[in-house]
Amino acid sequence: MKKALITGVTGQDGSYLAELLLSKGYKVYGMRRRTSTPNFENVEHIKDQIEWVSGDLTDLASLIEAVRLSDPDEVYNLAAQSFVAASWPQPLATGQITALSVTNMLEAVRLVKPSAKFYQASSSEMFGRVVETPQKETTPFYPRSPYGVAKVYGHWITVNYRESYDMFACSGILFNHESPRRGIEFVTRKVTDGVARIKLGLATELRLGNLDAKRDWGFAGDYVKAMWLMLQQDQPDDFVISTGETHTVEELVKVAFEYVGLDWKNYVVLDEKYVRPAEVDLLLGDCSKAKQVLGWDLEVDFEQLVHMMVDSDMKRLSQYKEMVSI
Ligand code: NAP
Ligand code: F7E
Repeated sequence: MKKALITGVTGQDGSYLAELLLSKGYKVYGMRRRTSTPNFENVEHIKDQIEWVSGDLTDLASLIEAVRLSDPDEVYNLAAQSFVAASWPQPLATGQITALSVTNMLEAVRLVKPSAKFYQASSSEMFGRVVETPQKETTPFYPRSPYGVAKVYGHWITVNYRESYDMFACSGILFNHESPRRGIEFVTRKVTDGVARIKLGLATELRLGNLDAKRDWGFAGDYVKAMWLMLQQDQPDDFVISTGETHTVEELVKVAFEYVGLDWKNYVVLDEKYVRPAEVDLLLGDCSKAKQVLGWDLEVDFEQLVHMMVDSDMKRLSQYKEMVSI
């Protein structure tokens, strides 16, 4: 039985990856940090199948202990301060968690189980103010937020450990991926939750920032398969994972509102509060290397993704509405 250690298992990607690995017969160790109110929402349905280890990315001793306890064949480093907008008001915490802590995790693996295969969650935010389109593995980075800068550090330190210590360390440069488990403040989920609230009479408007930004949005369930495939190769390498399609935030809004029979123009209010100090205007990934080398492909397209998320929020909020009206 293969053993995997996942950091960030309570997050969106961690929950889908844990499901995937459990379905493949892995023993899954999930690392979680102590919080005053435990949050198992994304993993409630598989909570009892996960071996829980406690650890915080900023605490090397706890990571060494997590690797020692789990003795993993594969380590997936998904934990991070992942919300770009929060990285301006919290640049130092973002740097500690999203940048430097990647070295903590790599050190823990190097010291305790150097033969373990290592996956680092890199991001298309590293391309930032893009210098070429579409973006691929060789496109130079130009990050536009403290988060993007932190991810560039995490990316290069992973490459450096591969080259310095001959570790099997891979970096997946993943473009935006979403799901019904996406955090509520990210734009896709904010929109699908907002649409459901308006449709059900629980809200009258949806306040958003820049509607012109373009993103390459895929489904998280498809993207975790690529993470796993990267660690099944003979050689470690870095891969772009994307859909190869880009859409504006306005298109996302339109698709979501139209799905429930509403015209978005009657409900969306532009609010400066959500406009960022520096924006990433356009992301569009070229994942031909992943398709060719990993044999990876998508199953869910943009419209299906938005509809899936609206359906899920409609169901959740209808149940809530029923409950409060009893
Ligand atoms: P997410 O839902 O925000 O999950 C982040 C996870 O990290 C949570 O489980 C969180 O735990 C944990 N975490 C945060 N700080 C920690 C710390 N100090 N110690 C231990 N755990 C900590 O993120 P996601 O969307 O699943 O993304 C997974 C990874 O991929 C992240 O590294 C993200 O930056 C990267 N990424 C995401 C995308 C995307 O579009 N989703 C694209 C490219 C890269 P709590 O539950 O305790 O908060
Ligand atoms: O913003 C615009 C916003 O917060 C997308 C993370 O997973 O993907 C994610 O980062 C776009 C931006 O994601 C609102 O300005 C407009 O242009 O959903 P987001 P993100 O910043 O692209 C990358 C790949 C990661 O690695 C990150 O971890 O939408 N936008 N109005 C808005 N965004 C938000 N959140 N809220 C708004 O009201």
